[in-house]
Amino acid sequence: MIGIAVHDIAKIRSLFPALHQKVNGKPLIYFDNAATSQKPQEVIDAISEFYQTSNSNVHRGIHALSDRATRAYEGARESVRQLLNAEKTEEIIFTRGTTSGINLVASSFCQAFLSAGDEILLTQMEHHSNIVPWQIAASRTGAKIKVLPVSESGELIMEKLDDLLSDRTKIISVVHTSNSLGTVNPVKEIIKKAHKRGIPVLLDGAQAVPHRKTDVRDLDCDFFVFSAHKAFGPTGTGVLYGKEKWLNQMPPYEGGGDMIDRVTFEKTTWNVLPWKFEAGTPGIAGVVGMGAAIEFINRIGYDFIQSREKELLDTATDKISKVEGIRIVGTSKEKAGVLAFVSDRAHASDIGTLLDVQGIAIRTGHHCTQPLMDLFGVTATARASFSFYNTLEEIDNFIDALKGIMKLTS
Ligand code: C6P
Repeated sequence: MIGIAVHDIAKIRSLFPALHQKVNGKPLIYFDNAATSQKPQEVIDAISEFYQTSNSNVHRGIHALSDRATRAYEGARESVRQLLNAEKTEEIIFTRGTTSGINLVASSFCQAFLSAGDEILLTQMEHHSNIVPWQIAASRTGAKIKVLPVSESGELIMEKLDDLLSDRTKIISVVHTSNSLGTVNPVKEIIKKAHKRGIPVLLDGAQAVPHRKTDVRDLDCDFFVFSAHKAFGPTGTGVLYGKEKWLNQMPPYEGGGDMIDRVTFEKTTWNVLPWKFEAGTPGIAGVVGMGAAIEFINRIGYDFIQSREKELLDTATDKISKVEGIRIVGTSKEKAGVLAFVSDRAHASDIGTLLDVQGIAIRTGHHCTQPLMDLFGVTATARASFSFYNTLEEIDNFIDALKGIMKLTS
């Protein structure tokens, strides 16, 4: 394992092999971190080493390899518990990612607690992953969806929250940090208000965990979901944290191996938490990779990650606001490393294509937040999203390239 003695960006970048390549003949500038982060070598190595030395199924065999695989898999659960400051490993469910975590809760929680006429509160800035599973649950149960609106600056209109809560509100599901705007939401305030009425809150932490320390006990959220691939881990792995008191009352989401206690054709009983929600052979190597990504984050430290990303975002925001023809979308006071913008001179996808020609990777489109795009009256934005391994020099090159595109299209 590589030790990082100092927060030297060149050293940190040297740990990410994918950052050191040319795209279209130019050095890659990777500003699509909100879609997925690049992976440090040690995460890649952990996965490879698992397959080379410990590959076996978990919880099933009595042989040495199965024991090793099980210990690695369950060890990662303890790493996640510590990362989130959850009370118990029983509260940490491995999933395929944010989407599957929300689907699990929407399906299982709603089966246990929702009936016709009940209400689910979402916000106007949710990712489709935090809208569609609730729509499916609502259509199954006859529940209704209510929506907390967003202001022009891209902040939740908190004054409307009280009016939207009622005795029929059974759950609130809200994004911690918006993938399209970068807005960091006042989730603690929402949770406090919700809990006064006994309403549980799910936080979509997909864009939180890569950027800042998460403490589920301090937040007091009831559910918290994230994807490992946005936080330097492999794709296909993620986490659902749920308070034990809820998870114990919720029925299994999927049936199969590992999630059972005793099966007969007449009746089946369930395994205890967390395995009740982990049917079938899980993504073992991916979970091991996620554990390595958490170790990596711990070594770098969230203080450094957050301050570095703030510097990158502040610099990019300042510089882009001086580029003629560009308008920033999302100007909330509290933001994480997302800079979304549009131009009257060029469509977002043309800007993205012209930047790609220069080796600069951004994302364009609706970012799976079509209701939010409707609010801003656009079909797409261009989005640069930063990670702590990006550099101020990359921002200068990006701004220069953008200026060139604006000149070309004026
Ligand atoms: N956003 C982006 O913005 P999955 O695909 O399950 O790993 O994550 C879904 C998801 C849920 N919530 C938020 C806030 C997200 O940002 C995302 C993923 C990506 O580029 C892909 S749309």
